[in-house]
Parts: sequence; structure tokens; C-alpha cells
Amino acid sequence: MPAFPSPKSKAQNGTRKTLSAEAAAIQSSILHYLKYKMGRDSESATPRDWWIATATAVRDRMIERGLETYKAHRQGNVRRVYYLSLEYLIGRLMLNNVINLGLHEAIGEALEDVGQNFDRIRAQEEDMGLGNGGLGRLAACYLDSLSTMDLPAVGYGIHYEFGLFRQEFVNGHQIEHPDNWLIYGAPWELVRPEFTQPVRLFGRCEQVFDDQGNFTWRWVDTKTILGFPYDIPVAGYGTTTVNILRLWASKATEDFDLKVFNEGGYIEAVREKAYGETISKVLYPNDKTETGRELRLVQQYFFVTCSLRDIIRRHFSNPVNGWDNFADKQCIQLNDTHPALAIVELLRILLDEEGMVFDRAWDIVTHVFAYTNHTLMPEALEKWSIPLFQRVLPRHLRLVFQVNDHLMRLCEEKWPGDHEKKRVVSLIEEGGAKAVRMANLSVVGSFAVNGVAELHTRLLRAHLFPEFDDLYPGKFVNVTNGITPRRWLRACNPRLSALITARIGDGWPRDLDQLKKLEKWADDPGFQDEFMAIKRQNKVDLSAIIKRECGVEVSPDALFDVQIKRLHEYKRQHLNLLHIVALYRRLVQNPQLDVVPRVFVFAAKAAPGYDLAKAIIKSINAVAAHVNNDPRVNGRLKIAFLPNYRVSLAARIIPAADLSEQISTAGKEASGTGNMKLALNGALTIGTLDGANVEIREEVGDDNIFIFGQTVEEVEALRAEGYSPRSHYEQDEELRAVLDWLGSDYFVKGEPTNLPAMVRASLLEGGDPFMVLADFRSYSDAQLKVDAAYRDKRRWAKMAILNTARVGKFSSDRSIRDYADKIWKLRRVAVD
Ligand code: 26Q
Repeated sequence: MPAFPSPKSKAQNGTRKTLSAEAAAIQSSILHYLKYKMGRDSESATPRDWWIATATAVRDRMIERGLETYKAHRQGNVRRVYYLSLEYLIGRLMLNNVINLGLHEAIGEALEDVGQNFDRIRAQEEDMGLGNGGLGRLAACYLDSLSTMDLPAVGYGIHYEFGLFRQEFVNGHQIEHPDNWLIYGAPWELVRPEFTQPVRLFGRCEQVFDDQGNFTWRWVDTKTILGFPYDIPVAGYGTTTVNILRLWASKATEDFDLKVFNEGGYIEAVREKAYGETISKVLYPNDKTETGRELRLVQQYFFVTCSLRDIIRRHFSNPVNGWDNFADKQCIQLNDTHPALAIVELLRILLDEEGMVFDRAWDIVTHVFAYTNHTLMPEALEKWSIPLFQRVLPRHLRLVFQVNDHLMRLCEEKWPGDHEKKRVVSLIEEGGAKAVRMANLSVVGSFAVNGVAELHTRLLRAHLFPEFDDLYPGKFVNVTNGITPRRWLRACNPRLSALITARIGDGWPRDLDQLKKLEKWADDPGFQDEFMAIKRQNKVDLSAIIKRECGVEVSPDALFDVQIKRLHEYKRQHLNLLHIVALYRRLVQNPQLDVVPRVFVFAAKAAPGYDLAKAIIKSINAVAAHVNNDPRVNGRLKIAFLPNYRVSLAARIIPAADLSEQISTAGKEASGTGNMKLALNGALTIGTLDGANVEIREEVGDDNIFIFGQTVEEVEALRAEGYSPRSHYEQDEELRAVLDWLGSDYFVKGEPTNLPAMVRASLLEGGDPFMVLADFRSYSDAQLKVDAAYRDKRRWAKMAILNTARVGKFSSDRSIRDYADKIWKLRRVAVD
């Protein structure tokens, strides 16, 4: 640490202020990095220089705690959990890190003292967008909770060079751009070349005799690349624990195909070398057109083998450890099936490298892994075609068959002669193109399988995996998702956080059930006024963002109606759109109509190859452009589709929301987590009985939520009897008019393609697979109830307060406690 002569420098206004010791120390550290890392002094530094210097100074403090944490875990030879996820949707780290480290005030002081502003500096940070949506954000929330609860954990993932695409709208159409988040450097991460791992791919299998005279398999003629780790420290809130997130980047080996090179194939050798760097280049968007891509399989294997070897290395770095206690000390959580190859890879290592017999190896494997399922939709379950699997991982494919033989014997014992049972549980899909079923592999290879909400887990057991539930009693458990209150209240909503702390003290960020204490002021007009004044101020802030990003002027006194999530048919953004068009029509047909002024806020990315999702975006934008500028509407209806939805934008929208749209077809949304963030910030939910909405209703009470639409049972019954969207179209005059209006060229006059007509067609000729039309009237009626509630300011305030007060259950700390108790059997480890 350099000696800076005076930690007390002059603020720009010329006044001198005495800094706290902590502020002085961090200021000295920031100025050091500004000079020796960025090559700047405070005069010449740009905001970006300040941000990197500040982040580096903060990182130093995390490294110190990280070393202590690692020491405590190693010395205790403690049981650890490894969270394997292809996605981490982290967003920005600066504010959360300084809050978790307890440095928020000191940093603000230190920067102000040199004429800088912390909020302006932290705005320089690029979002780390290494995920698609809910699943990736869940992984990020869980890391925060694992550290906060002092649980020994390592997150593993891929160091994508490009995260999820950046979205822009051109004439209302989504345009994708690469997300070059690393371009100005990534100051949080630490490179760890000493833990580089080799990764073998392709090649073929051959049988040879080993030293014991056994005929065994060898995987030969493989190509080798390298996995290069980057560590991101993850600090807990108000505790010393700093766990790490280790992300693997691929590199070519130096001697990559020297043979080709020496034979004069220079260009070919360089091309092959480039392949090595391609593997971690880009995050795949969750896109049905992208299924079955070889590079995606290679990514999965790459990350899985690097992580497993790292886990094994760490286990054996303690001489008292061996394979006998591997499953006692190490537990691996699979975030969906994306890392499920780990099951086969560990089996391969035990059989081929450690020379174990199958039964012992399989026994170890099946005591290490646990699997989280995030979807019931059959088309979203991962499958890999056998020829592709064979080409990339020939040895692993044989092992899949071997495990399948084992499974078939188990089935024969349980259901003698029942071939249908065997067909459905098999790891291999037969008939047509053969494929490996990754979900089945995950269930068979894990000691626990969990769904992510009560309803989801019930359907998982009853509909998706009934045979497995029979075969493995007790394997299926529920862990309802959660969100970290540090990011999703404390950091993103400082005004509400301050109000809450003033009333109930500062214990709530680590014990969210304490919010219940707010209930006693739900009817108190003074508290209601303060609560709603904060909501209004947050809406003023969001209005400025809407003006800047969409060019739309909105009033903070309108009801802010928010739907923010990936664009997908099952999430039914088009149901929301149909209601907006219906409202617009009522207004223009009856100009005196007394409606509650509303701002409809959307934010969503569509997968690049998902044409209907893109058509829905275009349709919302087209209706927005029209409605926002219709003088007859007189500002009572505004629609803002904010581009480039991402974590840092969510953090601005959520505190300003009055109404949270959670309107998926019942049975389709596994959980949802945006619903929890919005309720926590005092938005009321309008929603179906789907995913975690069911549990949100249980917590907040029937009077404080707007439930509509068909239940799962009703959806199933309707499907069984034959659903006819036409009949709804014919019987509901308004719905018919809205669909026909949308399907005309009215909103897209003069444009070459009519995408709203495509949306209409999907709902009629397309059969309306997500039953939008069946739920339209019930949704529209529920929206009338929302209006009535909003008109009564006292009633609304009470409902909003009770939402905040009653959603403590959805803290990710509770989820992690559930995982630790029910699945991981993991204990807290105090770090000095
Ligand atoms: C698959 C194959 C190829 C490329 C990408 C993918 C892929 C990537 C991401 C498939 C799925 C995902 C993400 C799924 C996801 O986010 N699911 C959501 O998980 C949340 C956390 O549990 C739930 O709250 C949501 O209900 C669920 O939709």
C-alpha cells in the first residue's frame, strides 16, 4: 500500500472534512490504483478510471476476507456445496459489494472528499449479463445468500466473452448486438492460471487390456484444449465469509496440433487453435432454434470437466481425504440439466482413471449430485442426438448406455415385464431420432431432485416424473425459489429501505421475516403517506428513464403497471396487449370514460430465433407509438417498452411499480422470481394461480392480490375436452373487435410486414396454445378491480404495505436454508 501524504484532502468546494479512518484508508487505496493501475491523477482521471480504481480497492478488501474464509474451510475440512450453473446473471457488483462489506458510507465519504460522487462512478459499471433470465439470476441470488449465511460454497460457471445480447429497437423491431462486457476490463475478477485444467474432446473409444488383465475402455485420439479460471469474490452481508465464483475461459493449448503445423498445415493449425478460444465465446440465448448445437454441448462438457477436476483436486489436497469420504465432503448442485454431463464425467473418472468397479463408482456418483428442475414444458427438456453425442463424447455415450442398462434392471425388478414403464424412464429416447434425455439422466444420477415452487414440485411428481417418483420414494422435494433482499430491496430501493430501518431497525436484510413488524402500520395514515410518497419518488425517477429511453412523457401519478421478464408465449405479454387495446378502444369510443390513468411498462428480450416473440414486441411497440400520440387519450394511457432489459434496469423499474403482471398460463411458469421482487417493493400482483404466485397469495392474503384465470386443473380439463379459441372470439364482442383491430394494418400502416396480424393468427388459426383467449375476460375483469382499488388511496396503500410486510418467505436466505437442511446437509462455518 503506498503512502499518500494526507488522507485528508480538499473537497472541491474548498471545505475540509475529517474522514473516518476507514474512509481515509479506502481513499488512499483508490488513489493508489488511480495512479499505478490507471496511470492517472485526480485531475486527469475519467469516470471510468475512477470506477476501476474504486472497484479494485474494494476487491482488495474482499480478497483479505476470502483468504480467511478459505483457511477456515480448509482447516476444518468442512463439507462444501458446489453450485454448477451455465448461467450467472449478476448485473453490477459495486453497490452490492460495498453494502455487503459495510463500506457504503466510507466509500461515499472517501470519494466525496476528492470531489467525486459514488453513484456517478458506479454507473460506469457494465452489467455482467452471463445469463438469460430467471435461472441465471437465481444462481446469482443464491451465491449472495450462501456467503451471507456462512455456508462453504463455490459457484462454477463459464467466463463468456459475450453475455446475453444487447437489445435495441429500430422502428419497434428488436435488433440484437453483441454484449462486449469485458471491453474495459473486469476489475472484480482474479486470474488463476495455476488452476488451469486440460479438457479432452472428440476422438474415439477403444478396448484394451489394463495392467490387471481386465478388458477396459480407453478414450483416444482426442483433441485437447485448456480451461482457464477467473475468480469473482462473493461477499456475504454483514459477515466475514467471502466465497468465490469460479468461471472458466477456454484457451488453446500451446502445442495444439503441432503435427498438423509441422506438416505445413499452418492455416489449419491456427484454425484449430481458434476453436479452442471459441468455446467460451458466447452465451447461448434460450432459443428453440438453437437446440442441438454442437458448440453448446461442448460448452457444457468443457465447464463440467474443469469444475469436477477442480473439486477433486481440492478434495485430495487434504491428505486425510480419499474417495471413501468424497460424497461426505462434497456435494454438487446441478442448476437444471445444463451441467448434467457432470454425472457421466465423474463416473468416467472413477472407472477409467481411478480403476473402480461400476457399483462402487455409481454409488459415489449418486451420493454427490442433486438436481434442480426449472421447467415442466416437454419441449424445453434438453435432449442430445446420439450421433452428435457420439462425435463429441464417445466414451461418455457408452457410459450413458451402461447407466441405462443398470436402470433397466432396476425397472425390471420393480415392474417385471412392463415395457411401457421402461420406455418412459429410459435415458434414451427411441423411435425416430435417438437422443439422450438429460432430465432422466439427472434424476437417475442424483440423490435429490427439487422443483422450484410448491405447485411446480407437485406437477413435477405427478405429471413429468411419476414413474421416477415411484421408483425413488423421497427423492423429489420442493425448494421454493427466493431472491436476495440485499440487492432487491436494500440496494435498489434506498428510500424504502431507510423508512423500514427507521421503523423496525436494521435487522431485516438478514432476516426478512422481520418485515412482518410493518403490519402494525398498514392502517396508519402517516406511515401510508410516507410509504406512498417513496413510491411516487421512485416513479419520478423511472419517468425520467422512460423519457430518456422511449421518448415518452409519463405522469408519476398514474398507476405504473409493469410486466418485465423474458418474452415468451407462455408468459403472455400478448394477453396484456389485448387488454391495453381493449382499454384504448373503450376510451376512444367513450371519451368521457372514467379510467385510472395508467402507464404500462414492458421490458423483455426475445430469443433471436423466436419469430412470434419478436412479433409480440413489434406489436406492443406499434400500439404504443399509436396510443401514446393519440390526443383523444389525453395522456390517460401510456405504453413504454424499455429496451435492453437487464439486471441494472430491473433495479430501477421494480421500486417504481404499482402493479406486477404475473399472467402466465397456469402450470407453465415453474416459479417466477420477478413476482417476488415486485411484491417486496410494494407492488400488488395481478396474476394467475401459477408458480410461486400461489405461495405469494398464501402469504399476502386473498384481499391483497388480484387472482384471475383458469387453474391448472381447469386448463387440463379444457385441453382434454378440446379447446376452441374461436368460441371465445365469437362469444366476446370486445375480444373479437380487439383481435380484428390488431390484425388489421391499422397499427402498422404502410409497413412491409404485418406482425400484429401474425400474433392474431397464432391466437386463432394457430390454436392459441397458451389459452390467452380463454383467460381474456377474467383478466379484464380483474383489471377493473385493480382500478377500483387504486382509486381508494388508503386501501391501495394498505395493500401495498402488506405486500412488503408479508413476503419475507421469499428471501433467498430461506431458500438456501431449505437446500442446506433438506438436501445438502450443510452446516454454517464461522470465519474470523
Ligand atoms: C437450453 C438449450 C440451449 C440454449 C439455452 C438453453 C436454456 C437456457 C436458459 C434453457 C433454459 C434457460 C433458462 C430457464 C429459466 O430461466 N427458467 C426459469 O427459472 C426460474 C428460476 O427457477 C423460474 O422462476 C422460472 O419460472 C423459469 O422459467
